[in-house]
Amino acid sequence: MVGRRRVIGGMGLAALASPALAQKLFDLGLPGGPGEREITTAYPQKGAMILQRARPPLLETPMSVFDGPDVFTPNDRFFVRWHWGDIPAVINVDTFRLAVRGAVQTPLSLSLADLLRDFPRVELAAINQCSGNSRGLFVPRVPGAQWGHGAMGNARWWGVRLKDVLDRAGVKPGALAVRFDGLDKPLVPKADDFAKSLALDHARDGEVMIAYAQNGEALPWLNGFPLRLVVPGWFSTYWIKMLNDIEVIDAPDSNYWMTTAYKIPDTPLANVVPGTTGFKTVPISTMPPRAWITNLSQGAKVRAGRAVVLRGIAMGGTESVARVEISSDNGRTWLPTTLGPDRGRYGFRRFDVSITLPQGEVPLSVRATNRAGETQPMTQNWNPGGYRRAGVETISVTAA
Ligand SMILES: Nc1nc2c(c(=O)[nH]1)N[C@H]1C(S)=C(S)[C@@H](COP(=O)(O)O)O[C@H]1N2
Ligand SMILES: [Mo]
Repeated sequence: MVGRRRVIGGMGLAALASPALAQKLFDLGLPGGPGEREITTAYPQKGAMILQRARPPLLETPMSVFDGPDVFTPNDRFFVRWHWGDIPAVINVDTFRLAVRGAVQTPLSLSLADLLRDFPRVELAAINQCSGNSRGLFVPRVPGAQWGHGAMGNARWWGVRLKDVLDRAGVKPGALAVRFDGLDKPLVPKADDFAKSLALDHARDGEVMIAYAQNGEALPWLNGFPLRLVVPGWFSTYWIKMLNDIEVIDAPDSNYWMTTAYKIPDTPLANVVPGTTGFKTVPISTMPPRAWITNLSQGAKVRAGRAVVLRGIAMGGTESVARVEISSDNGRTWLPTTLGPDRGRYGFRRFDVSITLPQGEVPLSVRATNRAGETQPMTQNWNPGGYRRAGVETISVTAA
């Protein structure tokens, strides 16, 4: 699965994003005007992606990709997000080591071969979704990457249990948390290196995984080759890419990315009234249920008075999707949909339904509910970070 020596990306990232390579513009449909972005095919191992930023790269998956028959997002269309620009373009798989250190009995320095040979391989389907997915749709608008809905993807991950690796090192009594760091670095020395932590019990839950493969192939370079953390049900800020350092810590993690960034209001749905200040915040964690229609987009034209098929994808967050419903009257009445096969509780589930629409402009809303009964509100939640959008998504179509 991992070749003897793998050299990725010969050119610098700046060269990759030259405007001359832009093919066309894509309108993300963000509120308040055109949200036009270039479509780029200039990044290694990536097909056509929406270019949010060239360096460090932010590449968004076009919604049409999620309309495919499969629930898994192809690696070459899987979104990309990095905080800092110093991303190694060459990784030697012979000399690469994953360190496990800190409050452990035996510090480890694991080669890729060690991981493949010495630990049981596990497989899990899970959605990797940026905390700020759909941020561009927040009203009022908030600063940060102006994502549409495509800062997410679902994959089958292969790897080893983080628990097995921690057990091999032997966590010392009194340890509190585990911090994860990757090979990428800030370009300026004073900036805070990107690192995230999980509570020890969470890290040892047997599901959190150190993944070396995505949809049956080595991880794409921009998605974290050769190793990344997979934290099922949690937002991807914790899914550290190019993971090379695991530190067991015995005091709370005081790093910037845990204490200042990625904090959300400690309120139901992380919701506050715009303009509110002084609210208590907590680190972002689990994902809520969400759903999208994928075969029609905002402004689509459909036939009135006869059956129209609607289909799309839904996610349950921490539990399986239990049902997906459609409304064409702003949430007054809901129509059940048929769910596709369940390919894993942390992954996407397809749905479809046939609906007959009256003539005119029709709002089409889609609502997911998970097995725990958690569902989507009609009104969107809002917070100044543009995090954890959870409400029902509505598109308006014209039936004639
Ligand atoms: N090493 C490293 N890992 C990282 C990040 C990063 O900047 N560096 N960003 C995180 C965030 S915020 C997101 S949204 C996901 C994006 O994962 P992807 O690029 O594979 O889609 O990576 C996470 N892991
Ligand atoms: Mo993110």
